[in-house]
Amino acid sequence: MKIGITCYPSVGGSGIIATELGIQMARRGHEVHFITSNVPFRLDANHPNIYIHQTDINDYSVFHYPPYDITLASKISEIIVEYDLEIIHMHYAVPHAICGILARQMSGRKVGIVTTLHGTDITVLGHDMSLVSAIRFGINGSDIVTAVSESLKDQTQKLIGPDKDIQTVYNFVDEKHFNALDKDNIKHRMKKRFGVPENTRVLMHTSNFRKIKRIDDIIRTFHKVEQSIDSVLVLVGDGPEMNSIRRLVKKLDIEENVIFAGQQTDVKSFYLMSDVFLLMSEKESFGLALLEAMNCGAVPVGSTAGGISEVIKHEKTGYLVEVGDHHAAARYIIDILEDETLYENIKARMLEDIHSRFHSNVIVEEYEVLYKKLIEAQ
Ligand code: GMT
Repeated sequence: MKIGITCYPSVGGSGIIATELGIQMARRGHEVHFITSNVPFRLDANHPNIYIHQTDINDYSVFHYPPYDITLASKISEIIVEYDLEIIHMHYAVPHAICGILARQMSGRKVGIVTTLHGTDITVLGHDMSLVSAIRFGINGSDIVTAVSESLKDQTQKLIGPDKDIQTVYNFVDEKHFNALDKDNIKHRMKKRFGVPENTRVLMHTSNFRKIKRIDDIIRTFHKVEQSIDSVLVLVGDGPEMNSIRRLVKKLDIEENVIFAGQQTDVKSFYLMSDVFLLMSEKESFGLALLEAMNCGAVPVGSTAGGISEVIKHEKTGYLVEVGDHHAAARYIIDILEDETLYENIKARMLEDIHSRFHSNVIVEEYEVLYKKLIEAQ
């Protein structure tokens, strides 16, 4: 198949999934064209089936805003014609599904459009009445629409009310990269690098530090844990909430035990260093970082928001708490860190469950079947 992929190329789960899916499709023998405003940040694969087409968004002074969507649609239409694309896979309803619809019209070709909804396009933008019609248009005008969790699918139906059926296709983990094979060695090296004693337990979180991630709950959870367990909290990433998080850490007087690691390219080593991974968001369609951390052997504690409760099976493969309930989160963490047998049992079940439900082969295959069906129906 000849497949075009458009996503936001910067750091973020939707870009990671789009990129990894493209790489896996190329490995399966398909021709994959990334059509993006920049080279996707995880695209370091040098594969003969992968082509990268970058759009140059010119900032003409006559325009009030740079015309990202129109320029992108125009570029996609050129690539559809030049390479005879059969499928374009757009990640995000707004603006990318709409760019795809425009591109198809501009090209005059019968290319199929698959759109994947990732979360913020629905759970945040879906509340903005000025965008609802545009999101609905992007969904209804696509041939196949997928959502990364059942929860996101339900919310899209409630908030947007599209005519189109939406299929859930879960995210997957790149297990060649994110795995626990060398956990002990890397853990040892990372602890040494950050001056963390061998027996000290490590809690971790990574995100873009937006308000919806509720990192203050993570700090409050850790504050309770560190009173009974010798532990540190490692925060990887950066974003708008950084200053207020630093203030809270100072106020609670836990500065010595909180490591602000900033943005990191090698997040894997941080997952491997960790015993527990926390994701306590108030909105989260899936939580890709959870999967990555879990496959690196860190037991997850998450909120019940959105798709998190589809990824973590409470008390079987990790723990779930109501949004904001840092008391319960701390209790669960103390319980598992004090009981090595319980911890190891949860970890074993967690690795098995991820392998069966979120393995890249399983999910990439689901997309491949959708693409083939669509091409046959054209
Ligand atoms: O979490 C973010 O803020 C980034 C965002 C993105 O656009 O990459 O992530 C969304 O898509 C990911 C991949 O499908 C999901 O794993 C994240 O849960 C989702 N974020 C939200 O729903 C807030």
